[in-house]
Amino acid sequence: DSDDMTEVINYTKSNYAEPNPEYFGAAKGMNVIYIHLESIQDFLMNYQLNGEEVTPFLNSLIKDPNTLYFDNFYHQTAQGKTSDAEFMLENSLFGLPQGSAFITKGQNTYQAAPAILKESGYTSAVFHGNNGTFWNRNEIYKSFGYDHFFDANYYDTSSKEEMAEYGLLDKPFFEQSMDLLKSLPKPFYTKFITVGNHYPYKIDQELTTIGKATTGDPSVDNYFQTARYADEAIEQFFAQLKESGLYDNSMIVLYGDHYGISENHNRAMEQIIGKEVTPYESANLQQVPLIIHVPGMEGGVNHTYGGQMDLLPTLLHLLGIDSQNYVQFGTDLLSEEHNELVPFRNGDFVSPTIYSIDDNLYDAKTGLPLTEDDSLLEKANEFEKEVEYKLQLSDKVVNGDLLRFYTPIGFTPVDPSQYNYNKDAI
Ligand code: GP9
Ligand code: MN
Repeated sequence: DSDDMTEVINYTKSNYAEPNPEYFGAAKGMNVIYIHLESIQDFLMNYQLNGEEVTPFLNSLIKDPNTLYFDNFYHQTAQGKTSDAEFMLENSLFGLPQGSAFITKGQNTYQAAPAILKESGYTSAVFHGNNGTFWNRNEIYKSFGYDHFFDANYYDTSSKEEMAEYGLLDKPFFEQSMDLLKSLPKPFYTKFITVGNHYPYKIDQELTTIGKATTGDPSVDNYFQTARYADEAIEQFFAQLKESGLYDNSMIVLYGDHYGISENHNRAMEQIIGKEVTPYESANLQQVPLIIHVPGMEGGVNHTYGGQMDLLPTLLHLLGIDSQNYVQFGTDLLSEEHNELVPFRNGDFVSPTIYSIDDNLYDAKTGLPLTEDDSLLEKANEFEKEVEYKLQLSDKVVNGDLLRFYTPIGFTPVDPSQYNYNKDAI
């Protein structure tokens, strides 16, 4: 009820991290292009398989002078997988402990990125070559205030060899998206959801430009071929954005959505990373790339610890929009006050000092278990309580649909009934 909302507002206001003057508004007025990197894990960055770079384009992008690359960024998804990643980046609210909030909470009241940016004149659109009902997207996007959702109906999906299990393969997908993208009023806020690099990573060998790994575990061995394909598709997309002139006035944010190789494949992964996949190493394998390109912005590798919950406040501050009046559980990664404690949905967490995995504590630097007289133990207890409280409050908002009781200053509530994504509606 609304008393809970008071508690939530008090917490998120106390948790708010103010903008970093160096970056605040660095992308003001620019278009936003999110690229959802299906199942791309951070270990792939600069990784070589038999002496060959798996993702040469992303490797070059993270060295670009106007690109920030966060190399301690984590996915925070649970059973909702891709939809949990989307839910978090659009709202800075956690997904649910079980199931998918996209499916069970599609009709909640949200104050999501598309609706917030609408106040600043942004038109919003999602591009995804799969059936629009998958993950209940075509309903919840209306609650987020997305103006357009270009699902499979907007694409030519007639040639079998261009189709992956979850929709149009990435290269034809980006190719066919360009006209739709160019047709949008500016500034636009857009999200492109790829599917080429999806479990079990099967791909027509005609399309491959790198060999398989040789661990003997097929989904691990195939992974590098589909990751390379996805990398080439992104490279193609960047070239098309440059050709169209959109590149020069757009902030491009690339993020991994969740792990690609699950813990069931630890034995094979030991051959890939050259070390035992202990719980500590497994936590590190939950890192996904976060890459933010902004024309004219000072780039570099940023070691700040963060997660998908931090994307929305970070994005708003880069656009010069203050996030303090919104109910957001993450904080701006670039802020001096950013909270580097990264909660996972199951209560585990990582941070620059301590990892807590499966109720075991580890020194973040060495990976060694904390001893019972370790000076970090007290800090660990504080972190455990903070994580538990944050997850619990976020669940209260989502399960209680509490944003009905709070309208941020200057925010116009979304009316989902005014959106229609059908092709003939345009
Ligand atoms: C489905 C695609 C893959 O449309 O986004 O979803 P996932 O299986 O990764 O949750
Ligand atoms: Mn996914």
